[in-house]
Amino acid sequence: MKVKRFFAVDTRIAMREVREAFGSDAVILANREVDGGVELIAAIDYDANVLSESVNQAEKKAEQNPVSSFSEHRARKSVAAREKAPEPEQIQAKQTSASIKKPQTMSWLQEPALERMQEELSSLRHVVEDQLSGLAWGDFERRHPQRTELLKRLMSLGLNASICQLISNSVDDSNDIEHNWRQALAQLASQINISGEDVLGNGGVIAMVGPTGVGKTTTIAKLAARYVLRHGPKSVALVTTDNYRIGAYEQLRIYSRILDVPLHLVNQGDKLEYVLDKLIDKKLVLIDTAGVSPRDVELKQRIQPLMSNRELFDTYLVLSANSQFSSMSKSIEAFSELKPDACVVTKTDEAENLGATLGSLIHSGLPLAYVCNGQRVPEDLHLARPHSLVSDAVALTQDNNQTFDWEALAIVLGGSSANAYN
Ligand SMILES: Nc1nc2c(ncn2[C@@H]2O[C@H](COP(=O)(O)OP(=O)(O)O)[C@@H](O)[C@H]2O)c(=O)[nH]1
Ligand SMILES: [Mg+2]
Repeated sequence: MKVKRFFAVDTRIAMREVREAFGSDAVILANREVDGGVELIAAIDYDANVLSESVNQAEKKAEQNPVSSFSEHRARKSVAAREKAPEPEQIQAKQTSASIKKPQTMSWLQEPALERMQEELSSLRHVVEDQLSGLAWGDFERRHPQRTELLKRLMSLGLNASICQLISNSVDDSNDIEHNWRQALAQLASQINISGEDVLGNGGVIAMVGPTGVGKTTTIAKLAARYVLRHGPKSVALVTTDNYRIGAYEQLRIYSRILDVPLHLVNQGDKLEYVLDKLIDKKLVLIDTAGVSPRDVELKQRIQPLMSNRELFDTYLVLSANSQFSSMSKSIEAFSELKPDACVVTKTDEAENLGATLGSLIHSGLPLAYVCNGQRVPEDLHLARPHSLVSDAVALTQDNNQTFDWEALAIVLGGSSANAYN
């Protein structure tokens, strides 16, 4: 049997240290708050007969090397406070007329003994909670080592816990972890919808929408340039409804000049349908729009001109891969009014991981049309391929040596362990 003392700023961190040092079979023999944190005495491979002896020894050691306990510290503090405290007469003399009018009564909750008890109880609750989640985790890990390894690998992609659980439940729990991993990645790729439209081959009328700075204008330039390279400039036109930002028109104007394709500005009051009507002979019309924040209270009003001509074009929502899962979800939710036909994911080159992107695509079911992985026009634009996106996600994990969230994994395992016994 091994017994060791652990010290950390709080119980959660101390429990984690215990788990790291002794694994999930560790037993917490004692727990107390000390100056600056908590102290745990933990054991591994313990024998009930020698348990009490070891605890005594560990506690004797603690006395020889005293770290004053929380309650001792409080007691000392309250003695010091009492010594420092002025005499009752002095207090009375200092009382203001207001406080005399309304005498303060001490709530029973302020009673020092009760307060102490409350603190002890709450620290005990944390220990029990941590031990329970540790038990669930340890038990699951022991029963399903391959499933646990698979969950760890999925979590390291930056995916949220519910998707990890979904994928791992759909994969065999065989002894060959590499086989399970390949299956899981294939499952992950199969959950991503792909847009069947081939804009670069067949053309179309497409409006790029999304928040500011996600790469709408750059994606339009990339698509237009690719199309011009394949089919020449005659059948391409650019349209912009972005008259909010100074420079937005200029940015697209530069690309239109380089590519030798016309650019039409739709001013407020102009009708988008009239402009599109004039471009009926073009095979590819790309419409750039002003960025709108998903939090913009006027979002509906800002996208109204697009809404009222919605049947005249396809809408692609542009999402930046370096955003958090929550902000991607907000964008998808905010622009759902426009019923986007597909999405474009940009800035995969800037993302720390692709977990939020994969999660958002899977949760929303929004078909992916293109992926952009850099600023270069037109090189950094790629037709969406789920397997490539998943292998990019794996490569990023290896590059960044990602660590996964143990707490989130423990939560997943709470649910998984229940399923695992069925
Ligand atoms: N690293 C990287 N930068 C990009 C990508 N796409 C666009 N950008 C850059 O993001 C910035 C904003 O792009 P822009 O097209 O103006 O965004 P918009 O406001 O949505 O039109 C510019 O500096 C672009 O060069 C991409 O895939 N990767
Ligand atoms: Mg723009």
